[in-house]
Amino acid sequence: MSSYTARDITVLEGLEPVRKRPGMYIGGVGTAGLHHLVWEILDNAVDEAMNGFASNINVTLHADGSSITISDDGRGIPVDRHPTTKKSALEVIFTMLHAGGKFGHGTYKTAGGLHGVGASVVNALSTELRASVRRDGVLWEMAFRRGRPTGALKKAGSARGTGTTVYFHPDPTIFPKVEFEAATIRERLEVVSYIHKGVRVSFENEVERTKDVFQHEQGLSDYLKRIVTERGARPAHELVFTLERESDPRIDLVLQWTEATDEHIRSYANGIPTGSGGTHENGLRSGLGKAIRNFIETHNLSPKGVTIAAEDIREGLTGVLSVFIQEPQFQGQTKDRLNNPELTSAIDAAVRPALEHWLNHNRSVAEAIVGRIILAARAREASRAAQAEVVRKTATSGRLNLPGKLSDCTAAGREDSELFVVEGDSAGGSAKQGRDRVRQAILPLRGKVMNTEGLTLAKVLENKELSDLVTALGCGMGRTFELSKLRYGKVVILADADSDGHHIATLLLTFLYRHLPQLITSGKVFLAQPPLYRIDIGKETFWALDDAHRDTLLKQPRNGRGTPEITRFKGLGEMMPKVLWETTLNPRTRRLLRVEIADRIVTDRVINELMGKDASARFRFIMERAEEAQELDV
Ligand code: 0R9
Repeated sequence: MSSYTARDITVLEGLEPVRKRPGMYIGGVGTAGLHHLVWEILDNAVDEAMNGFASNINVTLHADGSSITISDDGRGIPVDRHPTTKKSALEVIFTMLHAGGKFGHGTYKTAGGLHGVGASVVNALSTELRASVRRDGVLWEMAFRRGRPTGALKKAGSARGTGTTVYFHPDPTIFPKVEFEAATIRERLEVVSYIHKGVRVSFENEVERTKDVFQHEQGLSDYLKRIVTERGARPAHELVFTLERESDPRIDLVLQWTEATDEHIRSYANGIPTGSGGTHENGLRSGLGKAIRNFIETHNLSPKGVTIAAEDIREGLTGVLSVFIQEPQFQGQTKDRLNNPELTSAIDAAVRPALEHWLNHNRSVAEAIVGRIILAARAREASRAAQAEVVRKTATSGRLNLPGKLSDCTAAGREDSELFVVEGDSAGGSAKQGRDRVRQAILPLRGKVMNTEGLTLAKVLENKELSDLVTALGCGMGRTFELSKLRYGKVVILADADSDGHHIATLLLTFLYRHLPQLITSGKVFLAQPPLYRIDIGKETFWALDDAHRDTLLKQPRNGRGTPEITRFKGLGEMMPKVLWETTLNPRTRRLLRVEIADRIVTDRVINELMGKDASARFRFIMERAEEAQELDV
């Protein structure tokens, strides 16, 4: 019996491009791409809530860690047959590209994502997808495999209430690693509950057997409270500025100045995080700047002898901006920058009068804010001279005054050159002797690098080790940063394979993430993987990265080759230059780990908790994960 029907052909034709080029639809097949599948189905549930038909969304990460169920209590996807395709709406949205929002069920607000093609893209990239719908007292079910129906839409029983449930398991032949990150999903769900106030979002994690329920009646104001507390920033005033504009574009905004030294704005377009900002953030900054300047001028509050710069106005500013627009245009390598030009003036025009009105009606708050701004301007002018001096030394133009301890390579400036940042002089010595002098430069750092979390740029640059590193990189930092001036194609952190080494790598990554984030987001930063053990079995030598790797190697059959001899390296400095070359430096034999950021907000929080000043946050973080740390290397 042939199982190849006409229906299968159209389906195959419909979704084949997605399986051939998944990257075109979900950005890639790495961790971010995998999670994109969740966001697509989640968006459909959120759309139904946004349109006022659903109030509960439940997400379950199943015990296998690689499959997900999402459900909503909305109207249920329509199951009646579509007049032209003769298929149910449900089948159409799961099997055809460009179906969904344009399906003809009236005007339907979409939260974003792939304009209704999301369901079919997820289906195409899943080994199994099951959709069930509760509608008109009936439970309907339909199942698919790699985008193709495995049977017809059928009645599976009776049902109370209405809603849609989608279960899917991503295809391991498409995604090299099908393993969801609970923290990333959890964070996204909580953000959904802030952006869509009142919606109840639950997350059941069957891997760790935990359940969270998120519901925030105050929406973004609750979110802001959480951000300010988490960052350990003291508010400069109590009352929060809020703006809620219903009409197109829908704008939700909350702002509060704090005593922190940096600006922290989180922005979203149609519920999608825009970590790299864009036109909506530009509109906010310009409207905000004008409102504050106007208020200062109108009330004659200008300080004598200091000029207020835009950055002074925004120092310590913490806020969340969420916009909803018809056709969001996302830009950049990670598609996290919004590029709708019309938004800048629309947001500027909405923010400016609203903020000015608020300042005028809350005079004591306004004065606290202006006082904070004037203080920032004075502090900036006082430290400008000192900072200029350090920045000048880290010269970003002309002849570089390279640090004395840098052993540069002759190919510096070329894409195939590499800078190894090495812990300690002795390790630096081995690396210097073992390296490829043409393409590999070595910068040894003495002892522990300073913890830069929460420090200002000027403070960071006072540190010799870090300012040497910035000089060697050549790309400047802060406002003088220019990626095109980076002197190496790769920046590789080379630290011992033990806990001290991990600590140093963490400190360096904290510095890079906070002060040179573009190096990480452009994929230039790597971690070298030096071995911790050498295992000699007969005439053969093996290298093990850690204890687990050592045990795997020792379990292999020996075929009478004698007893293994195991050497544990005390540090890189102990390793012969030739061995270091063979195991860690030689591009043909080594393994480098590229440093990637799956979720900026989760990363931000983890760094803040682990590296920040608040010891109790660090304690909580460690205690919550105590079970994961089975063996401590002390
Ligand atoms: C668990 C994830 N939820 C969904 O995927 C989901 C899609 C969806 C939906 C509608 C209602 N709930 C949903 N949940 C819907 C219903 C109706 C009209 N438009 C949308 C209606 O009852 O008239 N749909 C999203 C797209 C489609 N339905 C459609 F194209 F099939 F109509």
